[in-house]
This record gives sequence, C-alpha cells and structure tokens, in this order.
Amino acid sequence: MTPSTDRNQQLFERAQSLIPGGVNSPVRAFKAVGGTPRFVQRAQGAYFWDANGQRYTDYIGSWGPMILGHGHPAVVEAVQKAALDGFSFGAPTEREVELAEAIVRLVPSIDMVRLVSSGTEAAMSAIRLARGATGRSKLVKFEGCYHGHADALLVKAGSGLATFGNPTSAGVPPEVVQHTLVLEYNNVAQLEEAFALHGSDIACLMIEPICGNMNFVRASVPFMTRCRELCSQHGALLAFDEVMTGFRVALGGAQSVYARLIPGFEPDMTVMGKVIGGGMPLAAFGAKREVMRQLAPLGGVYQAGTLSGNPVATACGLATLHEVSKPGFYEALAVRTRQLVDGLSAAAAAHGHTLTVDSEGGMFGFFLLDQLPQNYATVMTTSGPRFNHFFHGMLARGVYFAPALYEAGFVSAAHTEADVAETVAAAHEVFSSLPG
Ligand code: KE4
Repeated sequence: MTPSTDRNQQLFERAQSLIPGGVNSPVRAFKAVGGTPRFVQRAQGAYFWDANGQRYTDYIGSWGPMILGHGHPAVVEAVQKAALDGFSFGAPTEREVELAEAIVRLVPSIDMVRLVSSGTEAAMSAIRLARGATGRSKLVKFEGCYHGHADALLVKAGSGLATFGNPTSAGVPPEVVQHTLVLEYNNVAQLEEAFALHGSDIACLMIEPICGNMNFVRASVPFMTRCRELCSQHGALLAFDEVMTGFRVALGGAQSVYARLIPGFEPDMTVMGKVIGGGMPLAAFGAKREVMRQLAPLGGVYQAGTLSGNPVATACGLATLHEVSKPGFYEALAVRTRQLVDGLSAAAAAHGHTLTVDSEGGMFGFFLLDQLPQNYATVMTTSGPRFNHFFHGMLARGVYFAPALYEAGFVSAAHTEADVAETVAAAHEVFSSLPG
C-alpha cells in the first residue's frame, strides 16, 4: 500500500502501533463516523490546524474546557507565570484556596470543595462520599448520562427495576455494579417506582442536568422536580454532574438554570470539571459542609491525589473563571451559540431536511430528528449514515463538530459572527447533498 501523503494518516498509523486505537481516549478515534482523526498541531482562538496545516473551526474545544477559545492571552500568561514558580509540590498552595473560594462563591449550593484531576475522579469520589455520608450502597443513574469510567458507572439497565445494572465494559465484575440502578432519563414513572422499591437504600442519584453525553437532552422540569423531591423524601443525595455544564451553560451552571425554573431548587452535591481547569487537568466535587466533612483527613471517606489542586492547573482555571465572570460574558456567548444552531436548522430546512436544535449558554446540540429527543433511546434512532454524511461534509469544509451523534457541541467566546456565517454556508452545501 503506498504510504499516505496525509500526515494525519501517517501519524494515525504510527499511533496505532503504540497506543490502543491510536488514541488516549476512545471518542477521538472517529470509530463512530469512520475516517482518519485529525491530529492537532496547534490551536488559537476558535480554530485549530491539523498535521497537514489544514484549519478547522473548532466546535468541540476539548469537549468543553476551551470556553474562551484556544490560547487566551490572560490564561497563557497566568500559566507561564505559574510554571516558572514550580510545576507541582504535593503540598497546599494559596491558589487552591483562591480557586475553592471562587467555586464556593459562584455555586451557592456548595459550602466546601475538593479539587481532583479529572471528571471521572470527581464523580467516583462524590459517589464514595455519598455512600459514606448516608451509610447506604445504592446508586441511581440514567441511560445516556456519562459520569466517567469508574467501574460502578460502566453499567446498563438491568432487566427491570427490581434488578440492578449489568456491566457495559469488560473487566467490570457483575458484583461491582450490583448496586447501580439505571433508569430512563425523563421517565417520572420509573423514578417513582425505583424509589418505592429501593428508596431507603439509595445513597445518591447522579444526573447530568442537561445531558451532553446524549448530544443535548434537558431534564424536564417535572422530572427534575421529582428527582429533588424523592431524594429529599428518602434521604438520598441529589448529585449534579456538571463536569460539562458547569460554567459552560451559565456562570452558576445548569443548577442556576433549574433554580430559575423550580423555586428554591438546589442539588446536594455537584461534580465539576472541564471549564474550571481551562483545559488543564483539574476537576472538583463539592457539597454542604456536613457532607464534605466526612472526607479524609476529617472523616472516614478516603480520597487523595498526587496532582490534586496542581499549581499550574489552578492558575489556568482561575484565569479562565476570571474571564467568564466578566459582565455579559454568557449573554454574548448564548447569542453566538443560538445564531449557530438557528443557522444550521435553517440551512437544513432550505434543503428539505429537519434538524432540531437546542442550546444553553455555550453548549449546543442538533438532531437529524423531527423532535428534540427526551431520552437516549430516541437519540439513538438518528440515522448513523445521514449523521456521518453531515459530519464528514462539514469536516471536509473545515468545520469540526463532534465525531459522534450522541455528543454535544461547544461555542467559545472566540467564535465570531463571521465564523458562524461560514459554518452555516458550509452546512447549506452539505444539506444540499444529504440523502433524505
Ligand atoms: P473525564 O474523566 O473525561 O475528565 O470526565 C468524565 C466526565 C464526567 N462527567 C461528564 C458529564 C462528562 O461529560 C465527562 C467526560 N466527557 C467526555 C465527552 N463526552 C470527555 C471526552 C472523552 O471521553 O474523551
């Protein structure tokens, strides 16, 4: 076979002989859409350039963190300065205190917070804390929600509400997921039945309030209301996984959106990541003081991390939070994001197709479906070939959407009206040739 002149392909071939699937996280391998992943050489603002020097308008932004766009000068400067003072100490630093203060100030439901290095670590630790704080073992999650790859979370629905989950991954023994109940997102009847059956054993219910891991599906107000009521009624903790939505859909995250829709609403625990690290390995989980005090070294729930609160990562996160806290940041971001999705929907309609869209702040989703889906099963009725045709058509025109129909999209403050107009023009071309 003649060697490819495409440097992405050359790199992908080299990578596959050394790294499983040639990637360090599965979704990057383009398995769902086919084709060759783009190896990023560098990124700036709303764009990145691949190994061939081809420019792409980036609507993934590292799956959410790059809300300011790539290479924001204030963030780069903060990271460079922090790096000169040392990379890691394994000892407390002032910036960890400053970041904790910022998170507690911006997320009123949190009294205390623990910093970690990934969303998986934050969600896994939050579940252990909920189990330790309640003395219970059971966990409720929802199909389509992803909370990282801890064993207890790699689970699909059991055969019925009386039975607990089955592993979705090799290497996870059935007994590890026996305490995990997987319900249908937005299904109030199932939720009621699950709590009627198991309520006194449930340590926590973990949910993505706007689910970006099935593209973009909102929890309905009645459903979220019942999640809150049933957790309170049965003494279970309501844990919001805001790794993706935190500081992305609003300064106060998705919980601030629901607090406007449901008077007095707040979760008991919050898991965060992505934006709070500004693109560097940093995540967190927080709750009220009486829960967080159960954590080592104060309480009996163990949790630790060599690089937790890393001094360079906290500098990156703090500089990012400083920028997003500026007046009007989210209003402007929401306008740009809405311009994009409305433009895509109009482009589809102009060529006889239906694209349903939704967005909140700087996060968006679109579906080649007649209605916005309310659960995972409906999302997955999307035609894979039609999505893949659209994805590759846009990619060929220098527009980088998520390489899977069940992933969300992200707009940064660096995306301009001209960028959006260019993306919509490309969409007109692609929809003109999209099969019915
Ligand atoms: P990480 O361990 O990947 O930092 O975070 C796990 C996680 C937890 N909770 C939510 C709501 C998440 O979206 C994630 C990770 N999101 C995926 C995108 N769907 C990251 C991309 C990837 O897996 O490579």
